Amino acid sequence: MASHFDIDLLMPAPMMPFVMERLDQAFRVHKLWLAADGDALLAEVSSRIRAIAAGGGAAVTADLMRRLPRLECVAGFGVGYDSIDVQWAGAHGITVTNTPDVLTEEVADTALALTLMAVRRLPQAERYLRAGNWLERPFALTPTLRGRTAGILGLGRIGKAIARRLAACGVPVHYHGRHRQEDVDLPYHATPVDLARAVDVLVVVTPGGVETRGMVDAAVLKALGPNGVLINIARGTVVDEDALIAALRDGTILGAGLDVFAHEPQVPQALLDLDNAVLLPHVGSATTYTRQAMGQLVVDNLVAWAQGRPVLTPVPETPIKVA
Ligand code: 8YV
Repeated sequence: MASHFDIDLLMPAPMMPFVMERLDQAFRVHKLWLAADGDALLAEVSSRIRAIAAGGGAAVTADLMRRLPRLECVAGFGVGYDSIDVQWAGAHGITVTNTPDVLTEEVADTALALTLMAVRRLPQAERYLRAGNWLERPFALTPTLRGRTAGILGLGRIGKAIARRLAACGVPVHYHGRHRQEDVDLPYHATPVDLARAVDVLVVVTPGGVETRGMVDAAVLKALGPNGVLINIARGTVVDEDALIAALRDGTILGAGLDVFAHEPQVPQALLDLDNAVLLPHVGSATTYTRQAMGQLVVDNLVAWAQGRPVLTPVPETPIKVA
């Protein structure tokens, strides 16, 4: 492990124990959530903070960064960085890093599992067995993945890994993204509605944030149709949750598999009450193996920056700064 840097680092929310341990060895870490008065702690250390380690979905807002005049580097835990104001950071010369690649296959595994769970009603089948109902009669026949076509909304690294898995299951894959990708040999649709109309499994893999807020709305769900299944492993904000609840209730779509929600960890009672929704507590990347790789990447980014080397995984919106 790198020796101690003469650098003050702000940690707004708890991170994995080994990440905290390594950062504690390398930096002077100020743990905001432990302070009885967070504002007082910030006031005391704000002029010295040069880096932030942002875990647990901690919001790194323009307001927070404005208070830290020496801030140079924000290292986020997670591939998604919608909780970090990267536009503001970029405009002020602050480097932001995320944790791509190391979680791609894990999240794609979860997406495939959730797709099978939702289509084949596997959680419902398990609940049926545990309730002793099998003794009475077999579980009812379910819909199938056979004969389906899937649409990937947001064909980035994770979207492509999901597409490979679906292809292996014999499911044709279409996609929509901001641009057609010339090197991708899959049918492209210019809008989310067009994609939804062409498929009967729609997998949401877009980044969160303002650009994708409410992208899957009532019109997209209507286009997906009564045999359609919506899978969301991206961000809850991409889907209009009220429209989804209505569509699941009235049969506009067949079912949904959701790993993410608009106001986590709150899940609307209306969704909990629906039998045609499979719900997971944001576990897409949540294995020990993958979370360790993500945590190590946070540490490696911060140490690289502190040693004056380029960070490993900067987000495209911000410059590569060295200490
Ligand atoms: C984590 C995620 O749950 O990488 C992401 O964007 O959503 C997940 O891997 C999250 O980062 C934990 O805070």
